[in-house]
Amino acid sequence: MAIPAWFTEDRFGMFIHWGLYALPARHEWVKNRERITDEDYDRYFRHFEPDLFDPREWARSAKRAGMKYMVLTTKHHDGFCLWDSKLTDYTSMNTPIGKDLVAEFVEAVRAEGLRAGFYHSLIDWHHPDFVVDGLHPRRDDPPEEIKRLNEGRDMARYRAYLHGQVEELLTGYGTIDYLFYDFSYKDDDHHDVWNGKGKEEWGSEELLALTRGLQPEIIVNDRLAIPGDLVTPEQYQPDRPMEVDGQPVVWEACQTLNGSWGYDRDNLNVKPVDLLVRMLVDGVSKNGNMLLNVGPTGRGDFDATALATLEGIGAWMSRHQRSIYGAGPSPHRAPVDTRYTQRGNRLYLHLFTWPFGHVHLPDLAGKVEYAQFLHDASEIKYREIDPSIKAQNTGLGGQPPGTLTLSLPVVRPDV
Ligand code: FHN
Repeated sequence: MAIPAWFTEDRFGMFIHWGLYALPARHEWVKNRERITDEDYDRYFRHFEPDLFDPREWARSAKRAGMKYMVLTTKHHDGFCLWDSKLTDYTSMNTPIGKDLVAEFVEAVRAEGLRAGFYHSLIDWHHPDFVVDGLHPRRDDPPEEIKRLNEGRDMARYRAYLHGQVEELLTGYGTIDYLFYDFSYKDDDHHDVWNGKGKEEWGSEELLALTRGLQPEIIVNDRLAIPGDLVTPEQYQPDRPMEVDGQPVVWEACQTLNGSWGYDRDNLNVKPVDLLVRMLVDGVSKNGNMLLNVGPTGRGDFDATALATLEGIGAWMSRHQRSIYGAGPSPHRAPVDTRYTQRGNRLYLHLFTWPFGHVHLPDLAGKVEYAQFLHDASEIKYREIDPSIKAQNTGLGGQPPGTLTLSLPVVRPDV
């Protein structure tokens, strides 16, 4: 299936990981990493009351940052459901907030003119039929205990639950643009080494058919252990345009602000705006999207660090979005420490390091009729050069034919 054009036009989306794990505020795998028992973890279920939840404000923040689509965790690995599922009581309806959070999210995202996507975990550590495996919070229990736990567990029943909940999500909330399943990374019969389950256990072929049958235009990712519509590198930037079997593929790198998908109150590894912008540019230069994650707090808002980061990205995007939206790789070879993104007959040169005075673009020699050096030191971290390959021939101070050397301020302005 050809991926709908909006995806490579929009280029930049917001991932949102939110759920009970926002209360301990130490990572979405906190139940697993800290071996929290079900009864201890249940405290978060009993006290989940995000009084500052305002999905319209989430969507406004995303829009101001230049993001065009949003993907919310409907259920993460802990099994907690953010919508009014009729297949379980383990939902936001039965917590103090008592709301269908997915419904409010979708309504708000659409109201801000953005596209709505869902993340949905195949893994479910809460469901009584989900077989304890190598990733389960109880994985370190003695083998006899794991055997006892798995007695009577029936993955066929879990599979029916999984498919039934996907049907709820794809029939109850209007048009959904993107479904990010999570996770089995490998398309094989040998079961993903991490969670010991593969396409058979998930019923992936049937689940994909169900997904497309209910939402014919939906984009589906590649984590059902069978091919999807795109490839989703996890927290890394590919070093070249991605291919599968020698054929170029659409891809989207999902990235965190600070190393944690769920809210991490310590925010130990916050990425600077400059780096995140360069990751976005780098991706587009290789025909990729970026899905940048925010983990709302246990009260439902974005913390100050996330807001400041989004504002910084938005400041850059407000001036350079035309080098991102609808742009992609250029056939021209970019000089070292730079990236080209190209949109139609406009080429954008992104300087990742500040050259000492000049940048030489031999690959463009004789091809550029007009180059415009856009800068506003007060607002952006680095520069965008916007040499239009086909435009009114105004030149750059009488460049001799056959070369293009951009003369830049010798020292990068204070950033
Ligand atoms: O285990 C999850 C993780 O918590 C997070 O949801 C990421 C997002 O791509 N996916 C899995 C790890 O790859």
